[in-house]
Amino acid sequence: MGSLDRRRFLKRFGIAGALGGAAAVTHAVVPHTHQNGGIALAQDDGHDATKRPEMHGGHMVVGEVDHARNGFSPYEILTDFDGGEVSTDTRGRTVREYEFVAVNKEIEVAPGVFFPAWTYNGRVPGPTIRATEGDRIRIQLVNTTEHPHSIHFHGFHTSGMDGVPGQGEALAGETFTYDFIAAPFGTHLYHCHTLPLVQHIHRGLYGAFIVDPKQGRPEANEMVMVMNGFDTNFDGENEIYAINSIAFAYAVKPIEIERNALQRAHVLNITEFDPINSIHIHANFFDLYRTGTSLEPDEFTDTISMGQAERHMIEFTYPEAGHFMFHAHQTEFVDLGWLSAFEVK
Ligand SMILES: [Cu+2]
Repeated sequence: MGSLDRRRFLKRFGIAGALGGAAAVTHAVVPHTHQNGGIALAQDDGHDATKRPEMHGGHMVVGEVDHARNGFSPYEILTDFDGGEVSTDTRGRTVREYEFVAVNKEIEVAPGVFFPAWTYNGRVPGPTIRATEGDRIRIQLVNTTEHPHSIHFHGFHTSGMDGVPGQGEALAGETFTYDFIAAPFGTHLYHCHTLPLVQHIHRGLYGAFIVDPKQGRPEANEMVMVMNGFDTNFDGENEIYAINSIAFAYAVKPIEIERNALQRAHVLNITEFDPINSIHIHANFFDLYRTGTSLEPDEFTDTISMGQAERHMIEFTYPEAGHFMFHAHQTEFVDLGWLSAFEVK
């Protein structure tokens, strides 16, 4: 984490330079027609602009990510739980069917900063699969790319469905169908497990796999937050950090939630290159359900650190209206995009 080179890079250019520099290098690696929109944090008054976005007309960065061009929006990804195409098999079991198309796509992860992603269905993270424990899941992976890919699910399945080379992999131009029973209940993860793993994960082939307990959970406003990073200049370190891919998205436009309403967030860490990521919410504490596999909370805290593939369910309620930040508690990640906020109404 944080080689001398990157530290020098940050020190020399400051954050604006770091983001702009990353964009410039990305342009060199992946030539395209977009002009760098002149990314810069608003910090003209000498204050630390990264700490109070609302002081600067809501701008964390100059310019805006073109979500329409990306073909996905972080505001939609936050809540678009996908139950698949539902039917019932001869045993009376609920069957949820999905089609995942592996497709290469350049995505904009901060204004003017582009990344040559490998995606499931053109989005990063991929679709949030949602099922109830005991449902049968069938996912056809269609690989349109020149590399082999797979979907490796965290959860129970047979060895042939493991989604690793030789056991459930779709070679270039081929398809593979995963078929298994959703269990155990919890907040899980899926990702490509083709080698080299660092490339196949970091490029964007991952997503959330939520399995609800049969007895259900209390009514809540639910969200999915996939903590990720992007090495835009391919030097083995991330230039951009975010939840759900777009730097500062929920700081520029905070997540609106209701006062006194139970909030439930499924938080996953898939960040490559850095050994841990973390989430901290302001002016509040949350109930922590580790891996979401329990009906009772394991801990009551305001900060949790997570290694790659660790994921937890957190629940909290804001009793008063206001603007409340939440972010990684690695300050470097905050400065490079992993800064968000709730607007409690
Ligand atoms: Cu892959």
